Amino acid sequence: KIVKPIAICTWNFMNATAKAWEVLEKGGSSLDAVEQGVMVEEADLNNETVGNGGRPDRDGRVTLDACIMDKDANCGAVLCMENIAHPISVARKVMEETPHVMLVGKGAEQFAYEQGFQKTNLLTEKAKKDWLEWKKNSQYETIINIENHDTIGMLAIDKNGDIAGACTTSGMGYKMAGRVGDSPIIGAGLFVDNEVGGATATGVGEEVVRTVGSFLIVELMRQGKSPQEACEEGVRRIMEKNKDRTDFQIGFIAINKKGETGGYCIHPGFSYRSYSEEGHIDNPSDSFLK
Ligand code: SD4
Repeated sequence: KIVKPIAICTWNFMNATAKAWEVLEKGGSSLDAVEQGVMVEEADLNNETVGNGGRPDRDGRVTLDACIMDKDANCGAVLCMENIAHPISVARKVMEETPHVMLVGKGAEQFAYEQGFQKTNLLTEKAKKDWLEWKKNSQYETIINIENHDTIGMLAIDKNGDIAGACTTSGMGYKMAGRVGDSPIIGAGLFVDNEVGGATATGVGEEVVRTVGSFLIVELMRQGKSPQEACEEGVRRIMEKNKDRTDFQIGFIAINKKGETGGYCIHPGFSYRSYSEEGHIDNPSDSFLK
């Protein structure tokens, strides 16, 4: 059986998919590929919605959310964790080194130190300046497509045909203290079933949680829908619950066991990156609203 490895991620994160591809091409596991792939964005200080350099909450604290899931449905997550630059790696440690799935806040941070992670100040001067500027008006509003939505969700298939996924974010900029979105919630921001495929989300997390978006998409693929059709149905479900509201963005991406991919969003402007033998491709995603 010839298996074709592939990695895909939300938005146009070239460097992250290139890193994942490097792992897959060498015969590495999909789990290593997604972890190392999203770590590129966690480390990128210019990405203001993931990891180090992420926007703080409205009190000026950078709190990170991440989760990871492997081919055997093992999963791990950290929620609202401060001071650690690579939450995805802590999520993986939760999966591999503890009997639990989620660790939150101080508990997650403490566990990270025990595992050898270093304390890091995640609030950059630029993010601090922007936050102080924002505080003058303290307007919390969802901004469509622009930087407020750059969560990275990544899915990969390795040479063995096994699927894994990862999702990591600093959440909505200037969120309430303690707020957690969809990104670290297994089934909402990310879901993988190695028999069927995987899905992951970006955008206003509250809406993804309400419909258990990524789980829904994987289950729709199990019932025979293509990744594209399943993502479209995922967005439609959200729009059915929001008949009077269009001021927010959601983007879903999905992959099935054959390596077929799909993506769909509410507003134009979303795309996803894929990297396979066919090359490094930016796939503009069709949208529910035109
Ligand atoms: C959240 N889904 O915390 C994330 C936000 C996001 O790019 O996608 N930001 O709700």
